[in-house]
Amino acid sequence: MQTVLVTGAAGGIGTRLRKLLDGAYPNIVWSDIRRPSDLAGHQNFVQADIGELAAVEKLCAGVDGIVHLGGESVEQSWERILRANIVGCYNLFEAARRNKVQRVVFASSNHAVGFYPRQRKIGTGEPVRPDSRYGVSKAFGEALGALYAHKHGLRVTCIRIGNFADTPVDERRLAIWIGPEDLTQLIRIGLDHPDLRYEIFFGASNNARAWWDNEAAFRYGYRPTGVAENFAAQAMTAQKTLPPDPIGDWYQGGPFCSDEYDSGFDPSAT
Ligand code: 15L
Repeated sequence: MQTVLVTGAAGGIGTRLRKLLDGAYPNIVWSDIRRPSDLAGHQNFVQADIGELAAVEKLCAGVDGIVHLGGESVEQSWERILRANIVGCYNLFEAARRNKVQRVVFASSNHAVGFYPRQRKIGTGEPVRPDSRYGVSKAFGEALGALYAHKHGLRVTCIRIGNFADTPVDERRLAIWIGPEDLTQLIRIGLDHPDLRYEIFFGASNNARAWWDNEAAFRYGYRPTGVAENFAAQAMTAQKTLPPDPIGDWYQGGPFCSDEYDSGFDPSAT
């Protein structure tokens, strides 16, 4: 990898990556719809709207690998999800193909499978169960990645990011937390591993309470260093301050599941 493009450079993950990935590749192009306020002087930034195919095509010229963090990062109206996460994601993969980019690491989310109950342990081979329009857009991105990998030979890694933070902040996050260094490790596997063609990984640290089997990531050498249980006492204290959420507390996706929920089904039957 000579030149790596990172979209979503002004977001929460992008902001941390600008420090953690700095110097890892000879040339890193940072992009976002808005300029980050804390951009370092030596960092190469290109402002672009991923909703515009021509702009994304220009952005991908001369690029070897892409880390696609751009788009909406939580639930939003259909119009916003459509433009940033559906059209924007298509533009990204199509521009990558046209520019002969070798690899894409796609920031998927745990919300692609949020409607699995917490009592069920899942691997990345289970069918998607999105918990929101946002989750659907992440499942779409994973499917699009598979198309471009198998049809056009792009090497694609989808990381279903749990909760990216310095520490897990509540009970649910003890199961799905990923520390910044561990996410950086997964991204680098996606950019560098020679055997990779198309894979889905769970973006989780070493979490004893995990609902996920991350065997695929371990096969590629992922060795998480963050240990969620080290923060269990503070996370469980914080949990006590949260209001009860019978639907959200049953499912892996938490409040993304209970938001707008009007199903007549008994959640404990699923
Ligand atoms: C996500 O996908 C979001 O990007 C993040 O803001 C958190 O809400 C996280 O999921 C989570 O599930 O905690």
